[in-house]
Amino acid sequence: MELLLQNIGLLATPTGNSARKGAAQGNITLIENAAIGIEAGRIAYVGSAAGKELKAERVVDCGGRLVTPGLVDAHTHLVFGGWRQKEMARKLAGESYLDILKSGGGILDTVRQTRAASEDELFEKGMLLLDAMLAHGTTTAECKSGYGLSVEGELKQLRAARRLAQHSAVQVVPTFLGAHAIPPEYKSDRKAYINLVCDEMIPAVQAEGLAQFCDIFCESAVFTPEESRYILGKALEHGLVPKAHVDEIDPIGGAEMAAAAHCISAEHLIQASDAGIRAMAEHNVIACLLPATSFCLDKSYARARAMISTGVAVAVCTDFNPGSSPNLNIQFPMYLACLKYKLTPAEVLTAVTLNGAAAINLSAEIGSLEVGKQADAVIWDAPDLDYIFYRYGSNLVRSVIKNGKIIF
Ligand code: IZC
Ligand code: ZN
Repeated sequence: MELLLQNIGLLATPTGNSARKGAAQGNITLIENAAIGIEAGRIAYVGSAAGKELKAERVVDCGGRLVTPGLVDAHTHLVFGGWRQKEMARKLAGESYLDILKSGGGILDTVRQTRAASEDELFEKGMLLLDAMLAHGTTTAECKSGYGLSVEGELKQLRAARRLAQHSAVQVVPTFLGAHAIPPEYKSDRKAYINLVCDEMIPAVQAEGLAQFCDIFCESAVFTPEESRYILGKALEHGLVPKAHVDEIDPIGGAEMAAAAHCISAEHLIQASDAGIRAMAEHNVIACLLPATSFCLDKSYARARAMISTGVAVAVCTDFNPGSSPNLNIQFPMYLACLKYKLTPAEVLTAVTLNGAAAINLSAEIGSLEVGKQADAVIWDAPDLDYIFYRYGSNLVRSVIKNGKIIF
């Protein structure tokens, strides 16, 4: 074997090649005194080390620590120009997220700053952000466009994302989000912008192979459920798998729309209705929940327990973006998922590994520590799983392995 991780005090992992829902979400494998053998970037052995004679060219002594799969952040907006720290004062003075957007700020402020940045600048900034994510345990990150809102602007962001996928140690999975807001030049003709997304952007993204997924911001004052359904239908016709930001701020039937539109995942869901949650369970839509956004907007939290008991697979992600979630450390939403959603540490571990992987169609490759899967793992400065949901506020990652290589 090329690499052996030995003296693992506790190995914790979900198992399987697809999202875990219901009781199975909390049903993980725990192995004390474990070892992981790695060959050609893949896991060749995983199990107890007791009584085993395991040999390898390189051996890493994990010092009795916790080892988990590499963390999968299945919802980020990580390619953008500038920041939005100036919104803080407006928020404190009582303006809401949608008030700021309606006044031409928020997403539209980041659109101005992203349009002004070159592809090289976006790439270089993205590399630094991905390095910071990696240091916090993220080995795979989804990455949305949505700050260009023009054909060239969206393609520039997605080309930067493609370069990030080629150069970063973090595996980057791009998503097209041209329907993130109506840009100012289309303010009085939203239909024309929707046509631009459907007739020009989606075919151009498909022609260059720049994204596997198409997302949309279905929200009051942004895109209606009907518009969302229409755009996602066009995306599906062009081979892009639908995803949707829904029911974040107002309950407008977004979860129901996501189920009807064949979304692989629906995001946010803070205000999702009972019927919407049931529809998601019936249509196997994964819930990508974003508790750090609830925290940042000082809003209520999605009903994650109801989703699990209804049979919806739950993933937890950062939503890293310059407005409503400027934190890229996935350990923070992991902690909030325990504290605010009342998920168990085992359920959250599945949420940030296998279920996150399933939300970006990668659960057969990553998301668990099992023979044959890509060797992505985190060695934690922690003796057990409970500890990482208790010592919040510090980075508890000791080392990160991606594709069988020690990269942090
Ligand atoms: O830049 O505000 N919710 N889109 C939908 C975002 C948050 C990102 C942003
Ligand atoms: Zn988002």
